[in-house]
Amino acid sequence: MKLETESSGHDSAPKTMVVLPTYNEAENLPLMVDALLALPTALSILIVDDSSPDGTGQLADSLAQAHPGRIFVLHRKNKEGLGAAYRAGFKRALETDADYIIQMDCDFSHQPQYVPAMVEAAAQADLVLGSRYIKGGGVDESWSFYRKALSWFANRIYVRTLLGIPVNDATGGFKLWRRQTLIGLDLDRVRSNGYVFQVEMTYIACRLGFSVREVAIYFPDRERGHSKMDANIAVEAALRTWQVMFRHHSLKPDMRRTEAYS
Ligand SMILES: Nc1nc2c(ncn2[C@@H]2O[C@H](COP(=O)(O)OP(=O)(O)O)[C@@H](O)[C@H]2O)c(=O)[nH]1
Ligand SMILES: [Mg+2]
Repeated sequence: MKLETESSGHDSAPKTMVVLPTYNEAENLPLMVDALLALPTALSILIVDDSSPDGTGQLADSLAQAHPGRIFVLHRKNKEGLGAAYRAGFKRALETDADYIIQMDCDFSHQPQYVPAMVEAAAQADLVLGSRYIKGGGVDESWSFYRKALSWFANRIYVRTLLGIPVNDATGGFKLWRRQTLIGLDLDRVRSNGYVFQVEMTYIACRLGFSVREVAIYFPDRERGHSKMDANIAVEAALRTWQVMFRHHSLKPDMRRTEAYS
């Protein structure tokens, strides 16, 4: 199905689509949609819901009805994790005429207010990352020293050094992909779920020679709803980063995918 998004004003302005995965986000979703639509950046939203038992999917349908041409919904039968939801959502977003595709959580840890700066940065980069660990960025003040130190080490030292990528927030999930980057990296190469999904996507993009810029973000904890990430995944993520490295370290810029997804 070809989705026609509303024009974003000037013909030359890049068209931006936010892909928003949801699982039990009934409290957050209407607030998130309002906040995104109120931004000075014209954008459309694709909600990817995995049959949330709390009715988020039906809520998404009524939001889509209220905002035709700006809000779309992809319903999936089973909860298969964040990576699977994003892979499906990105492919659907690429069926539209979107130039920029943004990924973000629906829990306000990724704050809509940073979207305009990310869109601006995309003029000079193939991939833009919302980054907690560059000057001006940060994480929730309530985090313990230990938790802050662990997250800082994981991103600034461990993943960065192991994979050899010039990125300060490798596990973050607030990103803007240029259309050609998302096609070029070949979503069918991406296998992970959870935090490592974020690492894998960024690593593939770097190996293929796509340029990255980071925009500083403050990352507050979610206020409503619950995290769906499994507990105790930090160690697993750390080990799986090796798997990602072995899987993709031989990628070269001439191995970018060229054709659209079928
Ligand atoms: N469609 C879909 N969305 C998911 C799934 N797991 C998490 N999400 C959504 O992905 C985002 C991040 O998940 P969250 O639980 O906040 O993870 P955390 O930020 O690491 O604690 C939120 O918008 C969730 O609703 C899933 O299996 N399917
Ligand atoms: Mg979250």
